Amino acid sequence: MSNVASIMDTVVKGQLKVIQDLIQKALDGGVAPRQLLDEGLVKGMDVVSENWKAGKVFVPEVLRSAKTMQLGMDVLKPLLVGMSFKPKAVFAVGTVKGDLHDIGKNLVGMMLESVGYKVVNLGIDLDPQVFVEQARAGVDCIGMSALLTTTMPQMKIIIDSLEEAGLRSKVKVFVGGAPVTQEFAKEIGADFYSIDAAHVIEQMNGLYS
Ligand code: B1M
Repeated sequence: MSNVASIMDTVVKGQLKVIQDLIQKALDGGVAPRQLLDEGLVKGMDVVSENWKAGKVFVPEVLRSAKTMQLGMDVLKPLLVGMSFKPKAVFAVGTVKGDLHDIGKNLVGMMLESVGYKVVNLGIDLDPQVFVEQARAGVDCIGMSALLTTTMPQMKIIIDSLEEAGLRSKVKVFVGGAPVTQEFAKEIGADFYSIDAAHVIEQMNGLYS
């Protein structure tokens, strides 16, 4: 197997401990950082995403692969700086006020990052103004996560706050989390409801690829 193919395979298998050595060896052997990124790491995450959609792997495996990808990125990032490594879009994601659940939100962030988007991970238990500030700062998309029925109404408050600040039309708003539905998303005026992280990627690629 070539260096690049084995890097892809390592991401698919989520082999955290070997990814950085493999990348370093490939770099030492003269493979370009961009090729390692596009044909190794990103392709690996594409496979993981497809396997996940097909029900062949589950959340723990996806998280492991995403972490493997991030470790690989840690080696490549300094080498990619200045190489016109322009993200496809900027996505700010966070969990709404009163809600501490962050596993799904982090997964969404990691998956998006792994396919070329810049992700601003805002954290948990966020005041609506944190999202408004991101819109003001010029991000392309705002992603909100809620896992509790009691915190879902925060999403509407955030959308209203964006309206009040005159920023609603400047950003695409994504909502998700186990209790959130397409119907709810429509009701509160979100642009996109995503059932899972793979779905967010599909929707983002529809917008920005
Ligand atoms: Co909590 N909790 N929890 N919990 N917890 C749930 C959500 C619950 C369904 C469990 C249950 O009763 N069966 C229930 C909510 C009931 C409800 O309101 N409908 C519940 C409760 C009640 C609570 C507490 C109130 C419990 C208590 O203290 N009495 C409390 C609340 C704390 C708070 O937030 N204020 C609480 C606390 C916790 C822990 C801290 C212990 C822990 C969270 C740890 C952490 O996140 N760091 C926890 C956990 C782990 C869960 C369960 C077991 C698992 C959630 C999870 O991580 N799933 C959960 C039960 C369950 O869901 N089976 C439960 C895995 C994750 C990958 O999936 O987050 O759904 P998920 O994300 C998916 C999609 O939803 C989507 O993509 C992700 C990946 O595919 N998605 C998005 C998520 N965000 C998205 C955003 C997007 C797009 C897609 O766009 C931006």
